[in-house]
Amino acid sequence: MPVRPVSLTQYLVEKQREKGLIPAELRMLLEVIARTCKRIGIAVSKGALADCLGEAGSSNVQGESQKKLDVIANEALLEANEWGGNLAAMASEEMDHPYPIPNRYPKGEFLLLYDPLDGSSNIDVNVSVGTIFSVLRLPEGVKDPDETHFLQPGIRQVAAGYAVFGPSTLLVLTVGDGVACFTLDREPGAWMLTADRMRIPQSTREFAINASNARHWEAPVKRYIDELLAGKDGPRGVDFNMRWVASMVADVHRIMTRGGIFLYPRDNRDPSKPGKLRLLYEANPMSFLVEQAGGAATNGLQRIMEIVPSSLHQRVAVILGSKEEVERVAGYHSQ
Ligand code: AHM
Ligand code: MG
Repeated sequence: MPVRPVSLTQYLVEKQREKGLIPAELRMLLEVIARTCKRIGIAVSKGALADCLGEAGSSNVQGESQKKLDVIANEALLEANEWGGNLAAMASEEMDHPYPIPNRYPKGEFLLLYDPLDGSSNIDVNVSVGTIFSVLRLPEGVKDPDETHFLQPGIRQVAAGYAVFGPSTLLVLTVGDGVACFTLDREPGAWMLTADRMRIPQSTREFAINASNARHWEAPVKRYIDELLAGKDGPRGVDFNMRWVASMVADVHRIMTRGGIFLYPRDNRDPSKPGKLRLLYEANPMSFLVEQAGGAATNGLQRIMEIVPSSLHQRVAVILGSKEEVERVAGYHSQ
């Protein structure tokens, strides 16, 4: 903890004073998101007591079955953000189409995209899950945003972050000037700054991948992982360790904290699905955070944040984390 405790509000106000990065509308938006993450965290921690576990009995646009908490978290973010006047529209991994701000409320200049509950396969087994979000600006002159206005490359994000509901509840945030981590102090219900200017070490001996897909991987990823698995006796000459939580928020948070490389590569099962993770709700916000912490993020062929999206729910291969390893994998792709 820093000597003088700093709350999320104070952090945002000071960032605006020092660098002019957080106008009042954006600050209010980020505070509403943070408040909603508290609410989602409470539902996650109540679990069975609040009837929050198990299937919702519905499926999302990508045909994945929704958990009760996917639906609860999605609704919580919609409800909290629709009336504040900061947003023009929202889009979520759990909704087929963007949600325009109802006409009875004033419209703002930002667009919010989110994965309301990432890692949902972990909900019922009491393993960390999270919420991921990304904020874009509504293109100038647009009054009634539609899907096309969300299709902006990640470099246009004005803010991004995630909450992790783990042993502690954390909020990790960037507004394009480094990455800060806030821990929820549960009794007063306050987000307190517990790590500023997070840095991902350039090199690492730790990797994260779902190895059960190995037989489907493309050659560059196969080569890279084979070399890591060969350890001391292989071309890398050192042993590597593997970790896979299957919650991107938790796997990325480990990397933000102590380095590592995370891969969810494209594979040769279904050419219409380049990877599992979604560009706009997962890959872009995480890439923004990782780059702001000194790491790198690529799909193997291109920097993720420079990809021009072609559809709202587009999937993408994701390779991110410690720079030296990410660059090595990108190098294997270009050979
Ligand atoms: P979700 O948003 O439906 O939870 O799916 C995304 C999750 C990521 O959090 C995680 O990295 C990945 O899916 C895990 O996939 P797998 O089940 O192949 O291990
Ligand atoms: Mg997800």
